[in-house]
Amino acid sequence: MRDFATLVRTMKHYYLGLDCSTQSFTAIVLEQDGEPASTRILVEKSIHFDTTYPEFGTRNGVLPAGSGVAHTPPQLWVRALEDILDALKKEGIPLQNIEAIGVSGQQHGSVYLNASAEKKLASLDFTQGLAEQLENVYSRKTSPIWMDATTSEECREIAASLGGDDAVCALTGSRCFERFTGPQIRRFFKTEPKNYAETAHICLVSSFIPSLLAGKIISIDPGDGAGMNLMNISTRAWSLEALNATAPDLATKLLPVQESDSIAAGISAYFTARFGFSPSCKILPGTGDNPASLVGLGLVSSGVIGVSLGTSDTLFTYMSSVHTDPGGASHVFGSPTGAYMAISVYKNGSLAREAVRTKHGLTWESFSNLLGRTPPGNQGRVMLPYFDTEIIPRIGKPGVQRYGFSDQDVEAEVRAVIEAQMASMFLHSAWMGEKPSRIQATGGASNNREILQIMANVFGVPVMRQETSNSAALGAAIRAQHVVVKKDGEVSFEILARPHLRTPFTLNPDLEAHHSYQKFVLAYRKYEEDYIRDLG
Ligand code: ADP
Ligand code: XUL
Repeated sequence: MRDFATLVRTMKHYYLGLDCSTQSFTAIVLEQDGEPASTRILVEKSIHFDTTYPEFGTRNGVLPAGSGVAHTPPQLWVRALEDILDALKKEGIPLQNIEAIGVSGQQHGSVYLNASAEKKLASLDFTQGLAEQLENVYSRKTSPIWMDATTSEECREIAASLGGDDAVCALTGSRCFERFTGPQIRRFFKTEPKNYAETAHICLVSSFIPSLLAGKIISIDPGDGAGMNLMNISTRAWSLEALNATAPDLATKLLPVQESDSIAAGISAYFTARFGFSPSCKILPGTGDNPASLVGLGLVSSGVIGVSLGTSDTLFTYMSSVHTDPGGASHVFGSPTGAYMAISVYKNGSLAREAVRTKHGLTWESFSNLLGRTPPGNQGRVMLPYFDTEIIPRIGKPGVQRYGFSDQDVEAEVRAVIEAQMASMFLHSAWMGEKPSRIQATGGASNNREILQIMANVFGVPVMRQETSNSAALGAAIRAQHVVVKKDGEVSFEILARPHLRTPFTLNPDLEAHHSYQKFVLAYRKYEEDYIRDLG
């Protein structure tokens, strides 16, 4: 007769990963058949915000506004959560067997809840929709998100009070950045003091969704907490000094930071009654989409770089201990595995590529075909792709620069935007350490092989794409799996990520192209430096 442990190992187990990103909400359900390494993606589903919820009026997931303002109504995310669970239920996914739920969220975005929220979350009526019951729990109707660039003054004030840029970086892992939640909270306190005073809890997107699922406020983890300029990066706990430099009584509006690889709560009665989850289903603290992608891509030791080509472009790598960017442009975040990650973030990612595509009336296919018509280095034609303000390098005003071509030259423009993005990532990630052995690409634009080939040629290393381009949702699901299976003995994140690293393709660098890109990136750096100097 088989013993109980063997029996458990041969059963099927299910885990849910959710990613609330800038433009869409994605769910991935993992099915484990026997041993933890025998896992597959059972279902993968996304809801696109603009097209599904036109009544919210978002464009690319953000409310239209001028002058660097980027907000999203949190009720949009609530609607997407209930609709995606409904869709899974209707499809016959065994929600009653989901053992744990992990969440990933676009980083830095914050949700402001009033004193009624906690009671409301705990007493939801399962016969009614979620969003309709939460109309009145907010002390701020819209959430500033990572694309908001309105807090330069608050960044300066916080940095001055903490002893300058380098001191903030050493304390929190990053200098003060406009999109980071601390400066955003300070601006809210300064511009809407009454609403700030009425705020009982501040959540990140990644802690808001688990709070809905748990029916109570859930803590922030060190992966996303590091994106606030409020957490001591070494101790992975709130820094009182940083809280005090940001806004009064801030400590009372935040729960203590909770490590990601843990259980935060059980699922609330609302979700068991309405969607059929088991009362034993566990909710983990959420994490940021980039830390979640780190896990989804299996980057749990050094030597490999992840590049996410989503709404933002990000480049990241695992770090065993804190080592901050001497130039101050990049960040150190907590990794959900308990270690750290280094990351460079670009605002002009997919939306810049889309701006070129749309302007010239191209499909992604014709965009890719055009890339094949120009040589590496674009015959010296260079673009600085500041369609929006930029994070790396810090550019406060949009303004695309073209050198050696006009904005009507479609062939030059298509190659120039991609080469600019890749050259900038290459140059600004040099501080992270030696050349990686490979790059793992993810995000919407990683479906585009021609773009990835330029990445391989610029970096001079192979670029791999795994089966899903939703590595953040996958990472969230793997985190849920890890929290459950580690009870039966240590199982590494690496083992859990491995089944999903099967790749539809690997693109090797063309050595001749790589050679010409070595000169190109130096030329690009000069254009960038000159432009920044001229801006003053
Ligand atoms: P996020 O998670 O930030 O919401 P995604 O990772 O889902 O974003 O990526 C969405 C983006 O992917 C879209 O804005 C689109 O520009 C881009 N995209 C999708 N398919 C392609 C393609 N074949 N080539 C280039 N870009 C693409
Ligand atoms: C990370 C960042 C973006 C968002 C949205 O610092 O601002 O990557 O997480 O994806």
